[in-house]
Amino acid sequence: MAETGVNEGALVPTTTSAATAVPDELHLRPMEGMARWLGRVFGPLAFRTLSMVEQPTRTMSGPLTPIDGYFRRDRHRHPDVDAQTWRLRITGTASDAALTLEQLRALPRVERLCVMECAGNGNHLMGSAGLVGQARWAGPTLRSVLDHGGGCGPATHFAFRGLDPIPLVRSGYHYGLSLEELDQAGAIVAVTMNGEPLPRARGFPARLVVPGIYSMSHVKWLGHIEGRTSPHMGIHNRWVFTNKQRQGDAWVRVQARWIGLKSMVTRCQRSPTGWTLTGWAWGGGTPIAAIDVSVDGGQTWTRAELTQPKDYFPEAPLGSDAHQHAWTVWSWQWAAPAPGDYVIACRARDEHGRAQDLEQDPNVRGHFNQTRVKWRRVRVP
Ligand SMILES: Nc1nc2c(c(=O)[nH]1)N[C@H]1C(S)=C(S)[C@@H](COP(=O)(O)O)O[C@H]1N2
Ligand SMILES: [Mo]
Repeated sequence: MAETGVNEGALVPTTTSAATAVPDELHLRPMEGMARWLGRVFGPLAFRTLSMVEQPTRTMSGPLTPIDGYFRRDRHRHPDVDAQTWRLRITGTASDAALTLEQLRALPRVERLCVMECAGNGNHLMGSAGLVGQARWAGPTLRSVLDHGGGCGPATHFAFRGLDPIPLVRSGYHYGLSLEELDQAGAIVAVTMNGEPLPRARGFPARLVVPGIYSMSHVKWLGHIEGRTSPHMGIHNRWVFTNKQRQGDAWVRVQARWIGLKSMVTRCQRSPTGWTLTGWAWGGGTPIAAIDVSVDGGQTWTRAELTQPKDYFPEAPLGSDAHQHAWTVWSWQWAAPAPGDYVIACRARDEHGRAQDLEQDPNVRGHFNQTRVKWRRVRVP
């Protein structure tokens, strides 16, 4: 896969200063999917018609994604919720309840720094990979909200319903998870994002945050928590966010769920000695132990430097239960490569010795949970 060659597209040095001719940052071109054909201008426009807005590159290097620049994936119409009349209804639990925003805000809050990733992020259709962000969310635990209705009672599963009207369907967006999954994830009902009240586009006044599980479950404009004694099998669970998986001779439908071990190169910025590659690694539920980087299409790999979530905020470290599903930031120095085209990628390894897949699992078909190593092409001037 490695390629070098004449750099026809390079900027011609100007007479005033050769240094200004070298860009400060190189574009990481996807090598598959729509993004490859549509390019940097039409790709984002096409995504927008589907109500997908990816994170801009300038926000993609550190531990936190700012509110302005956080990716978005939903329907075009965002409900305008009146904080005074809004209620969070709880049904199907020990007893029905309806919390006001004031009551919800008065409950003890916990914090979660976690990756939020669309299950279709970086898939083979889109090719691009900006439907992912990481923020500090705070709010009461789902358990403490449920306790307001006297505890779970008979409920073993929950459907979470948003207040955004979906055209043709009368109900809002909805997604279901089991109590076991919600407990394992440490789900919260978030009322703040990066220390601010939830912005409207993020689900004001409250959204479910389920660390470690793909973000179709992070229901915005939360209006109703419905306890059930069997799994909620609405259209998003049953159909929309599913893959086919081979089991013996049969292909069975499986729901997108826990984010698998993955990583990505997010930026390639100029440094005094060449270029600095940065990126993130996350998923798999186990801390990231190492990142290997290749700039020659996979012929050679070398280790990157890591910054772990526990070290992000040295003045006020997060509790370990607050960053279990956060991404690890990595960086790698690329010493003065010769001009040309390069095929680059990173590969994550976790503390259990597992490595991110290089190839697509032949026993899985579909657009979700695409975790394999994704190559990017970069042109060095
Ligand atoms: N109410 C509601 N919640 C929703 C959605 C939606 O359309 N409506 N989209 C889901 C999907 S598919 C994703 S990827 C995330 C995106 O969250 P964001 O727009 O805050 O980035 O929200 C989830 N929660
Ligand atoms: Mo999504």
